[in-house]
Amino acid sequence: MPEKLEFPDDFLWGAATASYQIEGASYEDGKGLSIWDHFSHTPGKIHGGDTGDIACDHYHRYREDVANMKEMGLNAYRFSISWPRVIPEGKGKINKSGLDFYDRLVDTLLEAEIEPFVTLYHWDLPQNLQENGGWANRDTVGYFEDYATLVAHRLAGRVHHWITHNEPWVVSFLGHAFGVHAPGIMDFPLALQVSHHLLLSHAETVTVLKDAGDERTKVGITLNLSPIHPASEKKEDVEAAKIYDGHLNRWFLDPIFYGAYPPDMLDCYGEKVPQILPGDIGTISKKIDFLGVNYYTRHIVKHDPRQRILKISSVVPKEAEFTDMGWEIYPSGIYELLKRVQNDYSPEVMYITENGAAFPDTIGNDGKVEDERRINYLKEHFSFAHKAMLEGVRLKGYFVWSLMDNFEWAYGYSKRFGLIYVDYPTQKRIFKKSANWYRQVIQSNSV
Ligand code: IFM
Repeated sequence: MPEKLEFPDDFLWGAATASYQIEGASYEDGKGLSIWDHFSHTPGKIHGGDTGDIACDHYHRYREDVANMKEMGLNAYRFSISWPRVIPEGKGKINKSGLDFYDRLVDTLLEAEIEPFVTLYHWDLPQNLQENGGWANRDTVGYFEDYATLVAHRLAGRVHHWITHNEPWVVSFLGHAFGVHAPGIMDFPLALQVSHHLLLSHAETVTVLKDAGDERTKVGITLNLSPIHPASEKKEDVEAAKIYDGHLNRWFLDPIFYGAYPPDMLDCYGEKVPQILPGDIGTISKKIDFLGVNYYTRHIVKHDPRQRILKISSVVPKEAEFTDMGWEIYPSGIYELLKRVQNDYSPEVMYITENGAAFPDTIGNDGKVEDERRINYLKEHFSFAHKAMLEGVRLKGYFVWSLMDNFEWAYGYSKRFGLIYVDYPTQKRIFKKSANWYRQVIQSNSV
């Protein structure tokens, strides 16, 4: 690769977070409970018994956090709104203080000339709705539309980029099939039903957001996508890779872009296929302005007849480097993925809405956090994304996960993804070496 890779002038460099992972103030100013408040307080669910009660205390420290973003030179910031903070029971009564918080946050970002990218759903469903079936209940689709309408009108004219859902695969399967995320259910057919309702709510909300906005309003969805490689060239492993690709990637991409669930997956799921009402599929394929891609690693799979349903199992490569999450570092995967999505689905625009790595960062005696491995990780991923752009991929921006260390779901605070180190006992923020490096990338618009 050449020495210096220049990015287009209008390329957006950002960082991302999510409400439950950073806000804290879980019981303040009229906020209702979310499924993550409930789940994290259930013994045995989260590493070390951690909860998001305080998290990064961003609810109180957002001004300092936006000042840090400005110092880093970010062009854009992706954050999510906590549904129960603005509608405590998920439907009905509105919490004015909650809306005021997002008002202040957006205004502070705009004053700092940072473009807000707002995600409506990054997993903190109001607990009250869960008690009525949550995403498995089709009524939740309508409540989500009402919530979107409220927020969209409130922030209209100031927020131009909306993301309906973050990673519906994770919500569906980690939350409802494997039970490791809230609401902690283990029921594969129910997870499929949830996936359908999430997609439906996404599409209904596209209309809501477009209607509330103006010609600048852009709406998209964020999917967690990965290249899937077979463990060998054996026919059954190649077939296993195709099935896992269908499960993780095509189950979401196909209905959004082609207006159909993948036929091989309908066959594979058989009687577990969710209830799909007439007209649903047409709704789901409503045109979007951009696709958000979250990329962390690839998956290698092999045929495994002992496994139920998908009949596959994962293979860990021998000669590889891994992050603290145990995820293989595979930078060329971002190139492969972007090219594939562009070729097969041709979204108008794509953003990398998340990419980053957890490493066991520590503060040195000099007070510094020297996270060289994160710099290498990001440098390589930026470079491969650049290569994809040179070959015609319409990538318009890149959000590093994450702005700062935060609550990493079932792993609690044991994993650090941030560009900024958070010393949780004092809530002190420390720029890691990667944050200073990222500032230079943004300033020079090159890697
Ligand atoms: O922290 C999460 C984020 O909430 C969603 N995408 C993956 C990240 C790292 O696991």
